[in-house]
Amino acid sequence: MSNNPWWKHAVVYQIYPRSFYDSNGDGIGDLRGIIRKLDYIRDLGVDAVWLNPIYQSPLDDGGYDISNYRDILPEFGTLHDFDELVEGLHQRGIRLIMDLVLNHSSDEHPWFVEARSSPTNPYRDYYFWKKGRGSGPPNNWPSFFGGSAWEFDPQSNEYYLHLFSRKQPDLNWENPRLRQELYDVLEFWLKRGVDGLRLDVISAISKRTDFPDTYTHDFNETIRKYYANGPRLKEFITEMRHQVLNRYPACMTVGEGPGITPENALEYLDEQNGLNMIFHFGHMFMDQGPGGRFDPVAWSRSDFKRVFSTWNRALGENGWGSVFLGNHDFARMVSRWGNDGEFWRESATLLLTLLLTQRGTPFIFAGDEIGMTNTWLSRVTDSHDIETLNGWREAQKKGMTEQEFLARANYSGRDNARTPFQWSADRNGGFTTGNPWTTVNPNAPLINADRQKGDPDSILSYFRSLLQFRKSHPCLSVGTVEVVAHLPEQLFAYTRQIGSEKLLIVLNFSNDPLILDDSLLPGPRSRLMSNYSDVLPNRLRPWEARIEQL
Ligand code: TEU
Ligand code: CA
Repeated sequence: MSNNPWWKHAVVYQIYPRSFYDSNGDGIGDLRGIIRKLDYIRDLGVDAVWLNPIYQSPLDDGGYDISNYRDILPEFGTLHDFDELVEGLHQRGIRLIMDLVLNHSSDEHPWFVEARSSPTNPYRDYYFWKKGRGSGPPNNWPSFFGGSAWEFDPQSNEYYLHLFSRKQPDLNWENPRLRQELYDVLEFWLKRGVDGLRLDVISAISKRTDFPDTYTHDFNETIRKYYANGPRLKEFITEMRHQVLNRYPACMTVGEGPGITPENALEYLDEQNGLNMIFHFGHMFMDQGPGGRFDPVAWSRSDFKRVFSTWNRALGENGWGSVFLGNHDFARMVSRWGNDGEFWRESATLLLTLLLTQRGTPFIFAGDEIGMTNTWLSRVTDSHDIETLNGWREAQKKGMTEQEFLARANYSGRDNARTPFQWSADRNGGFTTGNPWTTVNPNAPLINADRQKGDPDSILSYFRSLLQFRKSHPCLSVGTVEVVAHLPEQLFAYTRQIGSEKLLIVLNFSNDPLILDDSLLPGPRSRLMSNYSDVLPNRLRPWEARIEQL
């Protein structure tokens, strides 16, 4: 494979299909809706699109519970629509990355229906079944979605493992027949023209088959120590490469999964035997306490800055990471890291500058290019997310009131990221002519693509010009990165260099203006781009981002 593969220079646009655009008025986003918006996607200047799962599924976890790996969920469309979408993307020079969930299937997948039917069924050990301990589950592992990671099956008097929902039984990668079935699934999509694969929860496919109790109540610690980075992980990834991926050398693979750390990241990556890149979550969990998502803790800008330098050091020259500030699993980036009130535009454009000037492949979540913000649930029952609904069930057991839980869910819950894309000021934000499957953010008349398309000062216009700028400055993708040390906490500055091209990025990560002590930054330098229309000497305004030539 060339040492300059397409994905090192690419910017990826993540689409949550259910919320992108509804073409047939049933209130649900679909593939034909994405086809209708291909020119919008092209005009962004992105190089690839990543689709969240579109396979047949009972939708217990937004499609991450697959019941048929080789067909499209009917409400999203058909395989014919899929082929037309691939064609439409490729015609525009845009690649397609699919999301494959290989750590678990749906409990409605025929494999599990068979497996559950009897302990002697040939599909039984496609999954993990174990006798209970005393009157309880085999061990004390908690599920990501509350409760035990084991579900009792009265028919066989055994438990089955599910790190996520009980409708997402974990697949048993110890079974070579199962592994081959999954490799065949990969080949099915690669043969259909898919250019890349996002491998969901790949960090957890190798289990500690002795299933020891976790010693800690810190959930992220339990993930790192017991769920992720199991003994045969590298072996399985290598086998996947040799069995199928190496026959499609242009296919990009990005591994996703909790428990990938700076210490173990390079283990996942290898030209021949590993993945091309990994998502790292360092910054995405730093405001989560021991209880996980609904146990928020304060985060600091120094922690945030440190995450980026830690990961750059960890990945170094050989490794390659993806960079993201938001996706379908986290709150909207401008609400979480920026200021979606007084400095909405400035902080959204600063975050986009950060995202698009880091080393690695940036993944931009659809909606962040127009500054879409968090939504607001006034009742937990308005949530469509199993993680939030189950989280509320667990919170009640601890005596939490609905208002207390809602404050946490509205801060960090996944519903924030899944509101329909805001296309225009029309009804339902122009997303659907029907009744949307989930509530459109009430600020859609103010925040929408139509309103921003023609406005040169909009977030959308800034994003588009930033993408063009990035394409004409290779140091921003494959160049080295050097963080400027000893700066005030609110100031984040780093250089990017390749050969004689050297840029300085300066970000005032704050609501407060800053008197800029020029001697702290490398120079001399000249302004190339900024999210403010002018530059004040020795002063940075709130959320001011600058890119300068050194
Ligand atoms: O998420 C796996 C993961 O990294 C979790 O920590 C994730 O943040 C999730 O919200 C639980 O907190 C992947 C998918 O991105 C997620 O949407 C799925 O729910 C999950 O796997 C199970 O397939
Ligand atoms: Ca539809």
